[in-house]
Amino acid sequence: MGYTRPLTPGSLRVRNMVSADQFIQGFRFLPGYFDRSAQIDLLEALREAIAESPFYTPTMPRSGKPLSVRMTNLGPLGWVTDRDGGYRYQATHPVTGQPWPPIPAMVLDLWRKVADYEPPPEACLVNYYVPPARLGLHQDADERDFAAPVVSVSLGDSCLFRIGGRERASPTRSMKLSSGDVVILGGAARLAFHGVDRVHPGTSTLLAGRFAEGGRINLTLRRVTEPG
Ligand code: MD3
Ligand code: FE
Repeated sequence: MGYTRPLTPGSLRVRNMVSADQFIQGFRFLPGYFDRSAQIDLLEALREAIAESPFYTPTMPRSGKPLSVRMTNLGPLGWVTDRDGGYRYQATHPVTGQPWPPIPAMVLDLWRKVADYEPPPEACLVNYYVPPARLGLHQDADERDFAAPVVSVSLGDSCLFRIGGRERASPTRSMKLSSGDVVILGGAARLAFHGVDRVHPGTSTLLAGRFAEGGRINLTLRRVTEPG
C-alpha cells in the first residue's frame, strides 16, 4: 500500500476535488514534503542550473504553435518538442546546443527517498508557468521505461491540477498543488492523463525576487531508458 492521507476539509475545496490518492492506484501525494527553507535551497540550486540552461518556449509538433509553459531540463536527457522534430528526449538544449546541467543533489536525494526505483532518473524537466500559462490534458508516454515512476515537485504559486485515467475520456478529478508538494506517479497512475488547468497568481512569495515574473515551477523526474 502506498501513502494515503485522510480526506480533510482542505482536500475537498470544490466539487469533484478530492485527494486523488483515493482515486487512482499508484498515485501518492506528499503535501508539504519540502519546508520553506528546503524550497529556498532547491530554488537556489535551480537558479544556477537555469542560468546555464535557460527556459525556452517549446512548440507543438506539426503546427509549430508555442506552448504557454516555458521549459528547460537537467540531467543526461531532456524532453523537448518542436514543429519538425516532435516530442522526444535529447542530450542538448535546443537553443544553446549545450548539454543539460546535472540534476541537483537535493533532487537526486528526493528520488532515492521516494521513487522506490533503484536506477537514478535520467531527465528532470523543469516547467515554468507564468499565469495564464496552462498545460492541456496529456499522457507522458515518450519514455521507454514505464516501470519507473514519475516524481514531481511544485514550487511557487499553487495550481489547479487535473488527473484522470488511462484514456483521454476517463473521468478526471481536480486538486490543488502547492509549493513544496511532491507527487509520485507509479503503477496505473504512470499512464494517467493529466494537466494543469490554471496557476493561481500571488499565492506564494517563493519565486518573488528569485524569478522576476513570479509564477510556478514544476520539476518532473523521469527514467527514460530501460536500465541495463
Ligand atoms: C506524470 N507536468 O511535465 S506534474 C509534465 O505540474 C507535467 O507541470 C505537470 O504533466 C506540472 O509532463 C504535472 C505531476 C504529474 C501528475 C500526473 C502524472 C505528473 C505525471 C501522471 C503520469 C505521469
Ligand atoms: Fe505530464
